[in-house]
Amino acid sequence: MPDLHTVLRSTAGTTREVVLGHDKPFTIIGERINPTGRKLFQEQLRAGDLSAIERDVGAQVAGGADVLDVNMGVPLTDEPELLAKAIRLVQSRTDLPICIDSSVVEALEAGLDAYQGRALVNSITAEDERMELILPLVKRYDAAVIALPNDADEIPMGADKRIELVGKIVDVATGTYGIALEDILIDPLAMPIGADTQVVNTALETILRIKHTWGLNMTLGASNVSFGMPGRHVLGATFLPMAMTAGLTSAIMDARNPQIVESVKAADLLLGHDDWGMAWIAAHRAKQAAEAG
Ligand code: THG
Repeated sequence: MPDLHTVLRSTAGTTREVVLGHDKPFTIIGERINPTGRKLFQEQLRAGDLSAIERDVGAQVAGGADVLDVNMGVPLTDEPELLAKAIRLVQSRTDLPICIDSSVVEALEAGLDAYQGRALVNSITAEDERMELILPLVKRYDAAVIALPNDADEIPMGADKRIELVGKIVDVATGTYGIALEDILIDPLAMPIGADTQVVNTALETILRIKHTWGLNMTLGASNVSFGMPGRHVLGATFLPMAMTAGLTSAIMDARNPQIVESVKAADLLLGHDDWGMAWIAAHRAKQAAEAG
């Protein structure tokens, strides 16, 4: 099976390209520009104060993010307008490509319109209506898309049902909307381990089967796994290399945390995605130099 390469691009300043693939280093998507559960950030955004976004960009770029997820889901705001504004602000601060994260179709469209480059749209589900509304936008703006294998009922708890829904998504996206396989990223669905200690096994089985059946690229919300548990960072730092070994090619994650980011970089080396260990050695020399200076 040839490796599918998902190309994301930012063209606001200097052109920057990120390529996802099973033969490539893992792609770190910074999760932080998201007001969910952050009361103060929500209040600031409602008041038109976007300064926290600038801090979040800086910290995630410094931490090693390759792509930035931008979600502006704040109740009682004009989400399309706010998301477009946030995307313009992020692109004025960094040349990292953006993952446009919203459940509101109008916000996704406003975000795509504001974005300069080749974006990642987050997300569709296997529901006919979501695909009908969002996939034409993905095609028109020449973007890539994240698809969640759940339907109207609820999140499927078994891998068989998830694989069936991935099949449906792939058929509709490629057959009806002419979207290339390399532009479909599947989210195999990462759930909190604190609720049920089998959920990671299910996610890992789903990842393996997606890799072997279609060779698609994948991403997931890595912080979901440790939600509500103590020792969140070590759980994240352990989960990601396991998922990478199964075939996960990117994650929406806490790019500010050195423990989690270093464990991803170590797994890149150990899985043969860091030729000669050059990135690993360079990162450790830079760290030593920073500690000395
Ligand atoms: N799949 C896809 N997209 C996603 C998710 C996913 N987007 C949103 C989310 N899940 C991933 N993004 C975040 C962003 C921030 C946080 C977690 C996930 C976060 N959470 C704190 C926590 O978990 O305790 C709560 C807020 C806080 O206290 O700061 O920060 O699964 N495709």
